[in-house]
Amino acid sequence: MTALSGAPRLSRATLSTSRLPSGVQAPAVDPADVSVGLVHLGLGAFHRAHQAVFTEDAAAASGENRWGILGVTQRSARVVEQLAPQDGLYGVLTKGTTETSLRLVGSLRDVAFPGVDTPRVLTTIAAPTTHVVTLTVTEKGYRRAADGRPDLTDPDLAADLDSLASELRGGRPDTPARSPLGLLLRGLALRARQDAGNLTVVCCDNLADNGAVLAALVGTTLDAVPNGDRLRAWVETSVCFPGTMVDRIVPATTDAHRAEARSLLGLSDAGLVIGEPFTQWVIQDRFAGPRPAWESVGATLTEDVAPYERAKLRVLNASHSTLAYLGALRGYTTIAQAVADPALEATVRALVDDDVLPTLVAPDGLDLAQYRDDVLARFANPNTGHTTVQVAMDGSQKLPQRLLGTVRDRLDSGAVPTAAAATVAAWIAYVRATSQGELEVEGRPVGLDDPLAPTLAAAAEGPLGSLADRMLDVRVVFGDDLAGSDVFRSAVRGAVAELVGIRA
Ligand code: CS2
Repeated sequence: MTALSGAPRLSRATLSTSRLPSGVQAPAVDPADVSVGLVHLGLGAFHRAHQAVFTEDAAAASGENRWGILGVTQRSARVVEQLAPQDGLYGVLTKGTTETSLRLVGSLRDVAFPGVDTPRVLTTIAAPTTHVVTLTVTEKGYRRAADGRPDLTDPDLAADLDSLASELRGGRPDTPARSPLGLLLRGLALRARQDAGNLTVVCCDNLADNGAVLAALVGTTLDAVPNGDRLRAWVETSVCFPGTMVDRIVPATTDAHRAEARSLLGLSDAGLVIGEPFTQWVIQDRFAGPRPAWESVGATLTEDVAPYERAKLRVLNASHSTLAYLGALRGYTTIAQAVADPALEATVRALVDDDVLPTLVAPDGLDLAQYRDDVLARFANPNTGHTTVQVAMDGSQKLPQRLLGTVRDRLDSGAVPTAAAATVAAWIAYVRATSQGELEVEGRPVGLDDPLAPTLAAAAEGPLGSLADRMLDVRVVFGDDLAGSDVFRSAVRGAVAELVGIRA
């Protein structure tokens, strides 16, 4: 029996809010009464457990029914198959250290897969009733080259830019979009063409300075498109790109979670997501038009999001990666197991205390040492089941955002970033072990899951004595500056030697 069999599927027809089992929270909005005002690109678990919940609660708090979401999947139609038969309804199973709760979300009003639905997505981005586009497409979704500019050699982005060029000449916007950035640009082009008014685009990915990064990516990509200059000028006057810090630990949903939710709800839910109780959203208050009243339900709207974003990336995400690599190398399945190992906890504390905190300015009212402790307590929650291997994926995309800024700041201030180098070494050892088929976690082989896997595997192969040097020469990750820093190189060499048991 699978987790979905044996109970009717969640949908508007099967959901009778009057007879919901006690303890299950009904959608805060009536899905029948909500129209789409927001498009989300990257309809993964994170969006469903985070922005969609804030948006639903904000709409309910203000009594507005114009903030339904069109959720756009990125890579496959699978999420559409999960959610469309459920009329977009799904549950969020919140797993605390002692309590579990289930709430249903009704703000997702439509789902689309660009492979078949591109015209509908573009038309919705261009609708005058749409005011906000949000994105969670992960670090690798932006197709940025090593220097942060768009990777115009990426075949998906290149195909989208061809479609965009044709649309700017008046062509029909009906070719399937293949990249998130391409989809966004083509939606902006249609909106400009139809003179549908201002728009705010909110990047919710874990990129340092995410708003500014996306704005620059949009601008420089348009520079590479024939006749892109008029659209670029329109974007500059009509579109805002606020920065944000998003935070909630949202592990992958398992069959066991689906079975648990089914027993609480009495209906099966293929769109279920799970998360920890903690949730936070800090948003730069820079909108080009209307937005949900997110601040009324706990989001922080602020002029300066950078201190929050930097603290979160450098403390939480960098610690997470450290525990993921070292934990997996020690055979731990979950982050909770890894942080319960005193040696690993001490390593993470050293990273934060020695190298990260000296680079941070505390956001208003935040005690950074307390923040570090709170983050470690969240990691220790044994019930989320967040795996080391999930956090370990895509290291080549994640480390530059969450760790290498710390390294650069420490080097600039004349310090030797020994603890941060130890995290880099942990990643290197993980890349080596996974690419050589040498890592097993609970008896299961773990491979290298990273868009740069072939390059990394080639660099990891060879004598251990020069492993650190070969990996540091992967300049798309480290940049010319870090690859060329003798101080950093020697710190990483030492840390790798210690980890893999050779003499530096
Ligand atoms: C994690 C993040 O998978 C990862 O890389 O570090 O997804 C983390 O759980 C979130 O950023 C928490 O807000």
